[in-house]
Amino acid sequence: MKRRILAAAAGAALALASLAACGDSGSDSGSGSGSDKITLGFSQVGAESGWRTANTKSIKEEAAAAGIDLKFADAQQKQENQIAAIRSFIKQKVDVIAFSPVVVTGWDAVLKEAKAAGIPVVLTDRAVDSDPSMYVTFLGSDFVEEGKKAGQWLVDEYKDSDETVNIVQLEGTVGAAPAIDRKKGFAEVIKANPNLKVIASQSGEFTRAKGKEVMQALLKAHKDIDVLYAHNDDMGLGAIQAIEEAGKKPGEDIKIITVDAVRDGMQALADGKINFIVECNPLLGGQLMEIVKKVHADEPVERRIVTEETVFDQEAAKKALPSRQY
Ligand code: GYE
Repeated sequence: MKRRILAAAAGAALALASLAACGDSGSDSGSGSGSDKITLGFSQVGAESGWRTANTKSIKEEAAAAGIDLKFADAQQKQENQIAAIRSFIKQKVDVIAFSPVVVTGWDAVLKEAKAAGIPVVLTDRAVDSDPSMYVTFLGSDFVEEGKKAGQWLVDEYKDSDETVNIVQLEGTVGAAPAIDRKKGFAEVIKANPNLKVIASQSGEFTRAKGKEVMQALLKAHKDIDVLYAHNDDMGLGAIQAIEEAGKKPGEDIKIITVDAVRDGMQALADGKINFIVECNPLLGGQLMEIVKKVHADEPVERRIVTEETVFDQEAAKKALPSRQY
């Protein structure tokens, strides 16, 4: 398809002379080559969280706005479904493939197949451990940095205390980049205070239901939990239910830090049930479509595009809530 773009550019004069043959009548954006609609195959992780719902909506809306023909597949958090979807995109000869890899490992074979078929691949949201030459770019957050921000809040919160602080951690999906990196960044920073102790750490699979279930078990096993660090809002929100059902006050008896800053998380933060949220921006659709257009036009793109993000405490959440988009 790249060839088609070049041909379209080279033959611009010809195209003017024979509008009827290749006129791109549907588009009035004047965005360039006047080539056919770009076809993008996108394999999404699933629908596990509020973050994911917002991410999917952003991708669908921005594809429509950019006039890109989107083939969207939901993998229900299963790598084999993603691999099957990517293979089917290759078969359909889409112009560009993008995906948010559920886990980090195990992508070499299918990435090679895409490369052999001459279809460029763009990673969004989550990273893989394959050779970077197998994909064009990776658009998404710096998850280690997010973990560090979570840890830094805790270090500051307990800087004047010399008591032991018992922390439990709800990790994201096992083997997923945000689970690995949010744990890593957090651990690195809390080392600064030896009183900060992670006494239990388990996966809650990034879902509310699992977050609640695991927290119920943790509350039974440990009577003295001071802090919960959850790798996303949804698991934190599930855990809040478990904490309340156990007769404790979330945000007071147990301090809570989460990541994402989706609306429900921000509401719980404003209500005092969460203490601190590290933002992870799901609105990647616009940037993704820009990248897809450039890649298709054979223009250079940066190899790594990091999303800009902030953090929220309870006061900041109250201010941000009315205009929160997701
Ligand atoms: O934080 C979580 C989701 O990969 C950044 O996946 C994403 C994470 C997000 O399920 O809520």
